[in-house]
Amino acid sequence: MTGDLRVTDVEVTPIAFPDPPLLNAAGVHQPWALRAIVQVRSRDGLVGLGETYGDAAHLALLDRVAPALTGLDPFNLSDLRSRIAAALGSADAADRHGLIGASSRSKTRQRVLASFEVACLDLQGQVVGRPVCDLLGGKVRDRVPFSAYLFYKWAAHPGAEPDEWGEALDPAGIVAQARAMIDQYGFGSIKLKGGVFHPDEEIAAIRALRDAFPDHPLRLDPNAAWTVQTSIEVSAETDGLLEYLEDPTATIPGMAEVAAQAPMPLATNMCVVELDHIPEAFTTAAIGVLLADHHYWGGLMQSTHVATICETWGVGVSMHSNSHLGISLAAMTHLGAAMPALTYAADTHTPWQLGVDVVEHPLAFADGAVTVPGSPGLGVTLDHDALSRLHENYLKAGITTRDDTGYMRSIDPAYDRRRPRW
Ligand code: GKR
Ligand code: MG
Repeated sequence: MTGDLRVTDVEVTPIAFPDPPLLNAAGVHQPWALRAIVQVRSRDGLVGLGETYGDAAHLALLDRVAPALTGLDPFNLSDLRSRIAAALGSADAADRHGLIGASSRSKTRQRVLASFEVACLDLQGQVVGRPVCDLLGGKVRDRVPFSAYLFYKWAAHPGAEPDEWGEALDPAGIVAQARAMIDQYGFGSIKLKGGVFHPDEEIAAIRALRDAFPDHPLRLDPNAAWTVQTSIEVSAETDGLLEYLEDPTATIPGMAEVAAQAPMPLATNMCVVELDHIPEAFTTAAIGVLLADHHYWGGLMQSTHVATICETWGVGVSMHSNSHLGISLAAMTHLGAAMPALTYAADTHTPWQLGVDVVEHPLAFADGAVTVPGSPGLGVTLDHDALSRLHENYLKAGITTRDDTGYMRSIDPAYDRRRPRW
């Protein structure tokens, strides 16, 4: 044990790293993905790490909160929550890309809280010499399974060299992408990001994946690009092919209508994104699987509570991911280790980050899973040179807010962001 743990300062560093042209229902990923790295320093020289969104509006809130954390005892997460509430007042920050559901003031608070909670847990773990999963109740598994996360994509951003994953715009391209990703990472489940092409084409891709990978559970996620009627039809056509269908349509009532007829469970990271959504969604049986994401569910601790609520209601738990680096991967791994209710392999964007990272020795995938680190805290160490490089990227990227639709329109001015589209 160490002496004075109180927080002396908090540093928030926005970063940008290359992102391939991944297509989704909102448009296409920009050449740079944004994140922010949080360092919470304690008086006795320890540093706790966090990783969160890097959009300008979120950064402004982090900067507002950071000075208010001086003097915080990192073991007192209730005080962390109060300090954040006081510093934020009525401030809000909407998520503009809209792929993780509606924004609200309470969701904004949970996102800000999570940014610092992970860093406090990292500090706590270092102080007591235990991995973060032990602070979350202890691990129930040694290895956390992740899923291959396939995207339709172009070979390259306009004017740039092709990336290592190549083009995938049809079933053959998707199968080739799956094969390359599974060869490299050993994933045992496959998720396809849909909502890009007509549902018939995406169903064809799912059939092609089933033929190529007969034993891999499959998922399809069109980010609410479909009407209720289209969702019901697609669910019937994919009967027996999908372990779950993720966010086929928007809103809890819409999902409930689809769920009443769909042969497979519906999953979401869009219509149930804060505690207030749970009563309606669970009592109307709108979803069968919740994709937890500590980045907007108030952090790791609260995510374990949400998983317990899911378990109580017989709702399965999976895990959502946006573009992320190794601090988030470590946090997700500790969370996945400590959630008995995790019934599905978690999402991860790691393969899309092309080996770039902000930690010295990123946690590695073997046979589609990450072994839970046993070292104190999160078990990852910041690579300060990489942080400087990635911060330089941020300064030169010219992007301060994720905008898949705006970027798509800069390439195809006729692009129409409609939801539902089909
Ligand atoms: O990165 O394009 C993307 C994804 O669509 C992401 O933003 C979503 O939030 O992965 C997410 C999802 O499962 O909906
Ligand atoms: Mg999703």
